[in-house]
Amino acid sequence: MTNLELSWALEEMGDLLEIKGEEPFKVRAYHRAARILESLEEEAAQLHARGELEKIPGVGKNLAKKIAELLETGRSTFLERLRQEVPPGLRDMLSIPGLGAKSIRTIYQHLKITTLEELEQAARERKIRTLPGLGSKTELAILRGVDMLKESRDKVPLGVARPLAELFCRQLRALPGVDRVEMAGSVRRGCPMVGDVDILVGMVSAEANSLFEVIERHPQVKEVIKVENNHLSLRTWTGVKVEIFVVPAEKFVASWLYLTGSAAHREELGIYAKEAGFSLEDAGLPSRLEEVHVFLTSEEEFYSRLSLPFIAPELREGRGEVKVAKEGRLPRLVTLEDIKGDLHCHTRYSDGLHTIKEMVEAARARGYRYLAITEHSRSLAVARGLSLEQLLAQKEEITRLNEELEDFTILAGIEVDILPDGRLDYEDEILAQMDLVIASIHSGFRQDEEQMMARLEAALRHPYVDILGHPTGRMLGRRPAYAINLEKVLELAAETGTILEINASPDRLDLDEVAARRAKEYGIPLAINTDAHDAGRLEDMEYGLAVARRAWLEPEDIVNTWDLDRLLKRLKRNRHLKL
Ligand code: DGT
Ligand code: CA
Ligand code: ZN
Repeated sequence: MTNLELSWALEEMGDLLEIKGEEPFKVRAYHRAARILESLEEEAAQLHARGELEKIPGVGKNLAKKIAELLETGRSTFLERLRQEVPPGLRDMLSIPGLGAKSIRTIYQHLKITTLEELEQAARERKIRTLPGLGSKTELAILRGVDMLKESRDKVPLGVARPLAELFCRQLRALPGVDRVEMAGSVRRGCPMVGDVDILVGMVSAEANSLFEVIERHPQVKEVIKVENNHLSLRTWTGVKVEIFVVPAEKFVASWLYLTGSAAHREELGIYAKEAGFSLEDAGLPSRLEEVHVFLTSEEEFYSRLSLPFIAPELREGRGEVKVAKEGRLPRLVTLEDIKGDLHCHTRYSDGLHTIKEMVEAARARGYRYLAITEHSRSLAVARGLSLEQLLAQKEEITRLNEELEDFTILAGIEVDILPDGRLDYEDEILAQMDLVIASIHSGFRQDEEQMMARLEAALRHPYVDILGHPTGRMLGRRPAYAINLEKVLELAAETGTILEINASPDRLDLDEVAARRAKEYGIPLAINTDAHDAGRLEDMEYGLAVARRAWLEPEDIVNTWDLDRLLKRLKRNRHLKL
């Protein structure tokens, strides 16, 4: 049994113990040992042969005994007993992304729920958000997760596929004989919805078979669809298809180029190569994965063989990128390093999980210089929208916190509802006092286009509306955009100087890449905002960046790459500063 498999077993023990209500320090010991085993240099089997299991950091007598049994028999009586003691429905819940053992314990304790059906019903009845430590985001994660477990759909959101791809990549890298592991296909290109997860493994030694045998036992794996030679195709419990391809290390780059695609990019390259008298195959891009004959050291090398600059994966969609590259006009795509702050997030004041301070700590840890706190407004009762008193109290707290902070600024913002009749949810005098106003639609989704556009126009023309939040209202795979005329929204944003949001929450990604690219043509500045409801979700910035990069956007196009001074001067409320 490999270290990786041992770590999965310990991880599961930790989760099951936590669900059973075991002491937190004991639970932590299992999780910690699992982490350590996953990246341990030496195989535990060898350590065991020398009687040195307890030399592994975090492994004491008790854990050593359990590991020894796993190594000797391939089984664990302890784990099997735990599996019998915890109702199977609770174990299934562990497969729901965003729902950990601790939350499952809380739900089980308070609501006595033991099946996925009961869990779904409780989430629909908004009972989850009333439990200690859980919020409306967990409720959403449950509704989404239960759906995923029920059906395996054609496409899954990048927000589900990428973390899964990262997990598999990290664990594959720890296996013996593995030289390099990278994701490829639509996940690498940052597509908002993907058909499957493609992972490429370069190996220096050993057979693909031994690697596949381990991965097939991964706890996330529900079924193996196909194994042949160097290709393993499987499906996870969350319904995601994963394709793992194994090649010799020296063929890695050419294979990676092939597997990243897209087919449309390849076609564009083919036309260009033909005109220039090159052959793609000779330059290093094979026509089939099995036909790699050119050994490349980097993708840059391939493009330079075609006399082209490097084309980033997000641009490889056959949207004219080859011609633009040839003319030397490729955009300098925005990156995470360019991002200086996040302009949309929630705290415990409304429906977020953390305090302002905790959100600020997380933003600083990411190297940001500013963070706007933008709670929901009073009409949005389901999301605990702020009363006037609460809003002003929060503003005071922010002023106080800012006095203590060096090199960082908290903006006192608001995500104000655009009411069904087009009015905003607070008076102008209040909005005028805020550092930043995002206006969003959260109700009356079914209005016809005429009503909806009147509503949006009123908001865009409002003197204090700086940013239009999640402009089309679409929820990926769940709800289409409101009935709007996007072109007209763009015209109005350009005319009124309103910033448009690229909402980075992976179930929104709104604006999408097509609209964002169009916005750039209009000269409309964009903000990539996570809309985080807890500190961890500030990480969703990467999904917003994928949209922006696929829209060919540069740092200049994104207001939250700007210095705070420049950003503030650009806001509507501060226009006079510029004059
Ligand atoms: P999807 O549908 O979201 O999984 O999209 P992709 O782009 O990941 O497509 P996939 O998974 O079918 O294949 C991964 C890459 O492998 C694809 O982007 C390009 C390459 N590829 C696969 N099949 C073919 C093919 O028949 N011809 C060519 N030229 N390339 C292919
Ligand atoms: Ca794919
Ligand atoms: Zn919102």
